[in-house]
Amino acid sequence: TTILKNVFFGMFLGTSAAFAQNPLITDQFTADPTARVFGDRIYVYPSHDIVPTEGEGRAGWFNMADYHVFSSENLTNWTDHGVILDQKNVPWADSTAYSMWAPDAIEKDGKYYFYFPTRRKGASDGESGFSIGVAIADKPQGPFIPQEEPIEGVVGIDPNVFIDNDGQAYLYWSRDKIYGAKLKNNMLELASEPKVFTLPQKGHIEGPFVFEREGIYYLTYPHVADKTERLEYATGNDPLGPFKHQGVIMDESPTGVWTNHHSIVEFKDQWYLFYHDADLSPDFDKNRSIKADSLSFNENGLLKKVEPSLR
Ligand code: FUB
Repeated sequence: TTILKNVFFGMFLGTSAAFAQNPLITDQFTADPTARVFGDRIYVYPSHDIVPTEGEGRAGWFNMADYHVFSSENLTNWTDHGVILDQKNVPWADSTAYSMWAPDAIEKDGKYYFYFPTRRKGASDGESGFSIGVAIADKPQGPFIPQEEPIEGVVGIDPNVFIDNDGQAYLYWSRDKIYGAKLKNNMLELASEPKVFTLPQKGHIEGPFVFEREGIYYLTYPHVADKTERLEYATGNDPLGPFKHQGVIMDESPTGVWTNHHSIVEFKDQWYLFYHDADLSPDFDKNRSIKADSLSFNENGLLKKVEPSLR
């Protein structure tokens, strides 16, 4: 795998390149990994898939009651910091929905902001029943205190927050399409009208993840081009676009898992793609497992395709 290659190169160069043992977490199901570097550790905020039981969740569907956060200094040894937020503690959420879907977390001025989508009390089925909440902590591992209300003016799933070099924060989310808007300095309210990104393709898209490298803004996202999701990206000169579609980061999984959901982060001078598959549950694709592989760029800033490593 590319990560193993790094280890061997690292040995020759006398450096300590880190590598990941995939899947990253093996004692529970995890999905939708957002990886963030805080200090000298990498923190991963995933969804937490569980197996539905009588009266808890819906058979055959996604079931998530809470979130854990995991951290590591080497991508191999992971610390589970335990539950950082439970559906029953979110004032505005339907606490019986088991819909704590793909989250994100970010630091601003010494506070940690955790963004999560879940079903509102009394809401109908479907993505229009989801809002996005924020919970705040003094440390990356929590404890996170949820706000009383979700973010006004946002309906949908898969929140992602990007803070530009000038300190301006942006919120992205999805509801069949990808939306983005500026955030106020308090990180809790929109500061501009949501913009819809028209990416030149047909088929379902979700899970936006935006980052910047050498002046290029990357809007990356899962897209169902055929049967299941593959990871694609577009680039632009501004966090709110316009974005030009550039290609595929990771092909559809050969395992047939319907979703993929990812984040991209630089840690100790190496870029990584975090994503998920269903290595620990090959027969049920709603019990997923997070993974990571190294990622690199061409000289023109375009991304090289990542081959998923096997276990
Ligand atoms: O994990 C539930 C949903 O599946 C996420 O919100 C989507 O991105 C997909 O991974």
